[in-house]
Amino acid sequence: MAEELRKKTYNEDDITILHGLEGVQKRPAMYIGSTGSTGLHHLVWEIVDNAVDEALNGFGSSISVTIHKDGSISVLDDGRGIPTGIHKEAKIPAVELIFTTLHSGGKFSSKAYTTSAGMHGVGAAVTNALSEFVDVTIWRDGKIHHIRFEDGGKTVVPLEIIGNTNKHGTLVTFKPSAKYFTTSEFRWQTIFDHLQESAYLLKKIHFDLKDERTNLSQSFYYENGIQQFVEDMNANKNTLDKVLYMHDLSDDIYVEIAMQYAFNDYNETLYSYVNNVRTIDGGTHETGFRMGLTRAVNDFAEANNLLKGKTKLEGTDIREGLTAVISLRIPEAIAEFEGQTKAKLGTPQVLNIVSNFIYNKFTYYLAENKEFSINLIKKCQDAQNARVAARKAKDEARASKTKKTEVIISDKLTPAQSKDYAKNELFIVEGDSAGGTARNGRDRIHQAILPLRGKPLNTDSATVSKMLENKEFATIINAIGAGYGQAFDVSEAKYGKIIIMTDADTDGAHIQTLLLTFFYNFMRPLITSGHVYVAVPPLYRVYKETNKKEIEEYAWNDEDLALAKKKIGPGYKVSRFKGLGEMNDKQLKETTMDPKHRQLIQVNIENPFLAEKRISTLMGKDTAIRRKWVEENVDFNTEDSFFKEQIHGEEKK
Ligand code: 28G
Repeated sequence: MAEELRKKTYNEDDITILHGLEGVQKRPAMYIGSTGSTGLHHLVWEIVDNAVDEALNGFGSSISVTIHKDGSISVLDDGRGIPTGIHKEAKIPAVELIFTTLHSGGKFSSKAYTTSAGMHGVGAAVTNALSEFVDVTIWRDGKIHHIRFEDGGKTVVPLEIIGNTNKHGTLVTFKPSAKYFTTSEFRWQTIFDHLQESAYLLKKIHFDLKDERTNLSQSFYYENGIQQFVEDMNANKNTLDKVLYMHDLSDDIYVEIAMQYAFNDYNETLYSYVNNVRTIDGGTHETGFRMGLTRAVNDFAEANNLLKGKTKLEGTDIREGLTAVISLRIPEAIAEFEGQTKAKLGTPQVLNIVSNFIYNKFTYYLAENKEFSINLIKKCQDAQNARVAARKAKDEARASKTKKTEVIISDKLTPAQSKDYAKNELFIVEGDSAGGTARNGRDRIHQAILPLRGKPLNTDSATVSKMLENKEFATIINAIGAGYGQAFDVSEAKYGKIIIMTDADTDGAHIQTLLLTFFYNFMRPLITSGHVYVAVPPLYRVYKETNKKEIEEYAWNDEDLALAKKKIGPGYKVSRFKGLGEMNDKQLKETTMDPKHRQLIQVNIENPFLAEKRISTLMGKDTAIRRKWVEENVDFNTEDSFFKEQIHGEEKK
């Protein structure tokens, strides 16, 4: 066996093949983005996306993923099965070639559509290169075929036939090699999100996820694809009309758009995909969509005399409260991706195709649905009025900066002394008393304190004017100094960090939710650019008095607690902090405010469509749903909370 292997290694073809995989092993991050959790999951996407490709091309209708207890994972599809015949040039079975050479797909295929976009669509060989083993079973041509690779892509069991069958499909099981990754744990939620997203984009395909570690399982199947996607995102919103779904094929480019408007939503939520891969940085399809939509609405308003002498609507007026999903299928040959992360579509001709597509379809829809059109134009004009008013208020605030009467709302804000805004931190603190403690414990140079009395207003069901009348939010907007809504400009923010500091109880969690809802609705860039944090106060103080000197340690969880007890030694006492109010200024500073010791959670939106859905579930019109959800789910330290929280690298203890 070893003899055979060695011989194989030195055969000409194989040298180049092994060379390819060595490149991946030397610089894994270049191929999979990172060697952390994201990179680990990329190995899964490489395999899953091949199954998705097969379904996308019309073969197979069901894809299952199973996470095993031993750190391996399986993907099963019911497509044609990976070809097993000997490849003419390489003189090895096609399946072996696919798993042992980079970009082998491109070499011999002229597949119409492929999921591979950008740098991460690098193929199954990358997964093989970075795995302890890859085991492949193929049902095809009446036979069951099997091949196995180990130790970074070495063929240890050459392709063999192990039985007869009348089924077809492919099963790939692999285990990432611990050598290359800083983590080896597959995350249920991450794989859940990926499969759900694929299921929305690939209608009528069954996806199943099973986790043998926990016995959890989940199926995804969307008869109506992206139409259902938008429906689900907006499930708890007060919508203007049903979801509008349109699709068309033009010049080999298949365009699919689902969209819906909602009242009381001041954001545009646009998700775009090319060949099932999210284009988070947009590109020509998004630009075309925005251009065509703006033109359609303005032309309609003008033709029906609805502008009444007013200026044309701006794109942002037209997209307020809009949730849309754009999905394109583009032949691989003309799919161009730009930018550092290759997540922006560059294909020039797509701009006009999508622009004309949405212009024609939406113009027709507006003409056919007069009640909707009138409501929509009214809504757009409300947005226009609000935008003009906000701009005016901002200009006036700027002009009157020297006037003393300016600050009518900020009497509770204790400012920071420094004008180095990026280094300044605004603590929004639950309660006047904790606010007082924080004021005394703060770093005067860089930390500002804003205490909140009671619960902030729920901005998900409030109008803009209600929100502005609210003293707390008016103060926050004023303190941050960068406007709100469409006019919000994150580069003008007077704080590098906005830190929410509440008690670690249900009320505190609710206040966090209400504040995050406000930031999500009116200052979203503050969240997406990583400026919003939640402070984590410790749960315990472990202490002991020794010859008049007191020694103490703080603990955030049971693990910390055990360590602290050990450190303090025999005779320790433990006190449990129930709220911020139980700490004095020195303790609060040391544990929760001082950058050297504190723990902060950086708020970011991992899966925006879930955030959207959960925010509106949580904060929307239906109070019964909300109460139930809060009772069952509000725990800002679980993975399942709607804002994904990460302990910020620098701040991590
Ligand atoms: C279960 C985990 C991941 C796959 C297929 C099926 C074919 C294929 C895959 O072809 C390249 C290009 C055309 C021959 C294609 C089968 C054509 C005819 C396929 C998967 C080589 C690869 N019959 N199913 N690749 N072709 N499933 N699931 O990887 O010329 S990959």
